[in-house]
Parts: sequence; structure tokens; C-alpha cells
Amino acid sequence: MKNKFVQAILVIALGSALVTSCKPKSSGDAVSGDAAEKAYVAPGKYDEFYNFVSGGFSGQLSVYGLPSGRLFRVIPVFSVDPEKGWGYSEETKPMLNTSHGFVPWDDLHHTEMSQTNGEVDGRWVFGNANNTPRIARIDLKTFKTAEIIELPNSGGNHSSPFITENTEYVVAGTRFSVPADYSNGDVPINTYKENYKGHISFVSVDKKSGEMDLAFQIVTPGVNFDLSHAGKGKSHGWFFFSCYNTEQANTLLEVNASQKDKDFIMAVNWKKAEEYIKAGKGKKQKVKYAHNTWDEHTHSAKSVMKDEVLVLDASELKDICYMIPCPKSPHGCDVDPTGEFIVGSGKLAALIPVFSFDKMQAAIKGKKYEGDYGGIPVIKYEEALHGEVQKPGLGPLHTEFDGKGNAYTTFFVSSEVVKWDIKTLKVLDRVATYYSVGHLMIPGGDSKKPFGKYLVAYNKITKDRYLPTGPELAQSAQIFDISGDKMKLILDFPTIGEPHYAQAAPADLIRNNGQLKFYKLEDNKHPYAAKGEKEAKVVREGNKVHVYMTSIRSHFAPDNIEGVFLGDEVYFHVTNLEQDWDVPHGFAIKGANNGELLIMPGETTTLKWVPDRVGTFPFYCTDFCSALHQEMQGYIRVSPKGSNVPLQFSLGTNVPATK
Ligand code: CUK
Ligand code: CUA
Repeated sequence: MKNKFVQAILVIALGSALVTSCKPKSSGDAVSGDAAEKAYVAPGKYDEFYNFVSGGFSGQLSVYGLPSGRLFRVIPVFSVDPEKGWGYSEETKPMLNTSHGFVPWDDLHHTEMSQTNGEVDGRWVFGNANNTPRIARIDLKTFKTAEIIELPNSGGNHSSPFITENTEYVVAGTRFSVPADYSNGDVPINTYKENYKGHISFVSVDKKSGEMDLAFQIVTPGVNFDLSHAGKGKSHGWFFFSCYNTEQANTLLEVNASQKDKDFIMAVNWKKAEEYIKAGKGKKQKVKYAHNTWDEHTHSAKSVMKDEVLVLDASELKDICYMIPCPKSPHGCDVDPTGEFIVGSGKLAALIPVFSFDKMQAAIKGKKYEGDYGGIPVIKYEEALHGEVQKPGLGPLHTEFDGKGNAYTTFFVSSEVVKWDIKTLKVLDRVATYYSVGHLMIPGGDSKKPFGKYLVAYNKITKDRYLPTGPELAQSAQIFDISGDKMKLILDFPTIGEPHYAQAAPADLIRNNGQLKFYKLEDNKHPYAAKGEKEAKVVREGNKVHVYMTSIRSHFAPDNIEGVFLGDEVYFHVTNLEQDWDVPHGFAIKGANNGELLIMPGETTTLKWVPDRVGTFPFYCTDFCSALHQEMQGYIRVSPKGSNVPLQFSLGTNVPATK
């Protein structure tokens, strides 16, 4: 039976391979007979890992189970999400506030989980906003975005958010160098070399609360910072960034930023930088950035605008930054579990250089430099090099580790994942992907202690893999079993948005982290909470009407409201009175230029509604909460401005009719 099934798949795969010549070789027959069993998680059984996947241009973060590939949740982070009311409810709007005002979208490329002693600890996951530079912290007790901090002096926050071994810092490098916010930005674009600067941000993370703070920045010559990773173990205290466009081109980068044979990996001694900050060497600069935090007691966000940052100059302080030549336009910058090896993946290089931390330290001691780059010492390539992986594939992008001495690198151009030995640099295995693969992820694969077992490839162009869906096709993720010598494809699944980096942690680490099941009503400190139906009321303040509303299976209180006039702003503050896991109620009203509300048990959430016409408007619960969910509804009457309909509200009684 099984064999027949496999044969059928083979016939189909071969058939389609003839039709589409661009299909990578062997991608169709890569699934072995026992693959389905390995990815099968029976109904009712839990997955082994949570997988947190960036959504790229969707701006969100999706949560899958591994190895089943089942989608559990999409967590709204940088983009508004009407499904969850994110960016629509009055309470969540401040989370998307920036120095540019309300920014309802961004581009989330990288997720990074918090670590303790270099091991994934399951507390938070961080995400970057590329477009309007920001970092978010998602709390894994609530699966909610708890904090967003904007980064000044940056443009295209791509090399971000990567963390140090004990989550001391979440670090971010700017992709686009730009004139600093504290300098005059009104300069000719062709003065890039003089006026454009790179900034690396060190955002501290409070050990207990997780709260972020922009501790300091380091200013560098203008280049593009692409990716980074922290040192660990012996290299704890260091950070490594890949840089491209060291040509400092400002036009047609495709050509002009690919001139040099080698760009750089920039090594940053952040412990040293900390000392300089303590010694008062940081310059206070005037900037403007938003810091948004979510309060679990008021169920509300607060946005504070900040105006200062401490900046260290890498060209003045000669011993915080070092450049290591790296062929050619490096993208991924990955550090192995021991902290000794740093892998730079040159997108246009035909080899992968692997640098040695020990050799780099010796080179710095012995001043084995080949000059400087904008005042930053450049270490001689050979002096820092452990060795090169020869002929690995085409277009290397990203590398992860299994903790057994192996590295796995993705190749965008040749569409494959290649396994190689970190010490001997020998290629051990390769598998094709559908098609051009970007990031890959091994659970814990960028930590000191990878969990191994699975490798997931996140692919870009996924032509003909799934049923066609018009001009745009679903991107795919592919799971490989890496427990043996050879990688084995066991499953693929479509993803939300365009996936870039991802993280994963053992299910128990998160499931048993004290997950919140519902908000306790007695702890609800929302200023407009109604903690029982007796507290439900409607209050007029000028042209603002505040509805203190409650919801419980299966009615709202009040559910009849009159005495609202055209020109009023109505605020529905809905408190969900349920005290039970997984019983949200929803709220929506006709004509609202807004999303819905989805209110968790014990929570209070506000929808602003400005009626645009006279009439009677129904509202209802959007979450199927009980057998009588369809009965969970109400009416609000809107009268012309100046009419004498008294303000009244009720539940279960017919209030006397007024004209
Ligand atoms: S980047 Cu996406 S494939 Cu933005 Cu991390 Cu390499
Ligand atoms: Cu409450 Cu449906």
C-alpha cells in the first residue's frame, strides 16, 4: 500500500518535472517511504516544538507546531490585524506609534528567542521591523506583543534583532546608512561618503520584566549592515555583523556595491563599549523615538516619546570595532555553538569562509592589520580565517548548527541545503529545496545548545509546489529529519506572508512557562472596566459617549441604547466577564470604520465608533461563544443632533418609547 502511494507520487513528480524544466533535480523523489510517519502528529497529540516564524511583508509572526507543520496562531506585531483588533482597538493603537505617528504596517524578517546562559529559555521572542526601524518583544506567556521600541539614526532595521547570551542586549544594525537624525539630513545624495553613517543599537533587556531600553549606539562609516549574531561561550562579549556596500555606493547597488572582492564582517567588542559608556565616553545626541509598552493590568498600551541617545564613535575609540574581510557581499553571519567559529555567507562568493575567534583575538593582539576602513582597523583575512568550505553551492545565505559539529547552509541560487563539518570544512550532504531557499532553522540552532532533530527550510519562490492561486503563490517551508547522517525531507507546508528567520523551542518549555489562561477580573485595572452587569452604564461627556459594556454568554449589557446623536463619538468599552479559558467574546457594529474587538476573558477593550447617519444600528458578538451566540446582539439608536431623545440604556426591559 505504502509503496504504491510512493510510486504514484514519483510518477506525478516525474511527469511535472518534464513540464517544468526549472524544477530542481531530485526535489520530487526526495520524500522517503517513512516520511509521513515522522511528521505525523495524531489528532489530540501535541507537537514536539513550537516554531516561531517571521511573516516578512505581512508584518506578523506565525506559530506552527513541529513536526506537523500545523498553524496554531498568527501573532500581530507590526501590522494592524482586524481579526484580533490589533491597531484598531483604542488600547492597542499606541503600540504602533512611532516618531512618524501611527505606522500600521511593517516588514518583519527575523525572530530571536531570549536566552539564558546561551540556551533558549522560552520567555520572549523578539522581532524586527525593517521599514520604520523598530524591535518588538512578544511575551510567550500571553503570545502577545508586549513592547515595541523604535530605533533612531537607522533606516531599514535588517541586522536585527539578535541577542547576547543572557539576553543582556538585543542588538540591531541599520541596513541603510543614512545621515544621522542628529545631523542635517538635507544633503546631496552623492555625498554618501561624507554624510551617511551606520548606527548599531544596543537595546538592554530587563532581566525580570523584559522591558527594553536603548542603552547606546555605535556610529560607524556608512555601509549596509545585513545580518548579525552574538558571540557565545568564549566569544561572549562580542558581536558580529555582516557588511556589504563597503564601496559606499548610493545608486545602482546591484552593480556598484558588487565591485569589491571582499566586504567585511565587523566584530564589535560590546563589553569594551560598555566600559566606555560607563567612563562617560558616549556623546548625548538629540533624537526622537517612540517606546511603547503594554500593561497587562490596564489592558492598554502607552507610548512615550524619547529624545536622547548615547553614541560611541567607532573611529575614535580604536578598540571596539574591527573589520574582517569577507568575500563577497556577505548576507548571513552565524556563530557556531562553541563560539569559536564565525561563518560569513557571501551571496556572490563561490566558497564559505569560516573565521576563528581565537585567531582573530591573536591578530588583534599582534596588530596584524592591513590598514583601516574609515578609522576602523582591518584585520588581515588569513589571520582571522579558520578555513574555507570549497564548492559548497551557489548563493550561500544562512547557516545553522546541530550541536554535533555540523553546519547547515542554505543556497538561494542552487536551491539547496548543504551540510558540512565545521572543523574539517568537508561537505557531508546536500538536499534540494522547493525552490530558492532563504533562511533555515534548527530548533536552538543559533544557541549554545541546539536541540537538533529537525531542520526547516523557508523557501521564497515556490512555483508549482501547491495548487496555483493566481499570480501570487504560497511560500513554503520544508521539514527535514536531521537525526541521521543524511537529511531526509519529511513534510512541507505553506506559510503566512514571506518567511525569513524563525526560531523553535521544545513545546514543554513554553507550555509549562506559566501560560496565562484568562485575566482575573479582580486584577482588571482598566479605567473603563465594568466588572459586573450592575456596573454597566452609558455616560455622556460633551459629544463623547462612553458605553461601559459587559459581555457574558450570551448577551451584552446594556443591549438597547438610545440618546446618541449625530456628531457624537461613541466608545464601547467592552469587558468580558467570563473567567474561563478560551471563552473570548467579540464585538462589531455596523458602519464602523474599524476592526472588530476580540476580548479575552477578564479583559476590557475599546472600540471607537462615530455614527455617520441617523438610524438604528445593530451590534453583535463575532466569536461563536455558545449555542445562543447568534442571540448575542443589541441595538443603538442614533438621533439628529439637538433632538430631545434622553440618554437611556437597558437590558431585558423595554424602556418607555420616546419620539
Ligand atoms: S533575510 Cu530573508 S532570506 Cu531579510 Cu534574514 Cu536572508
Ligand atoms: Cu459572545 Cu458570541
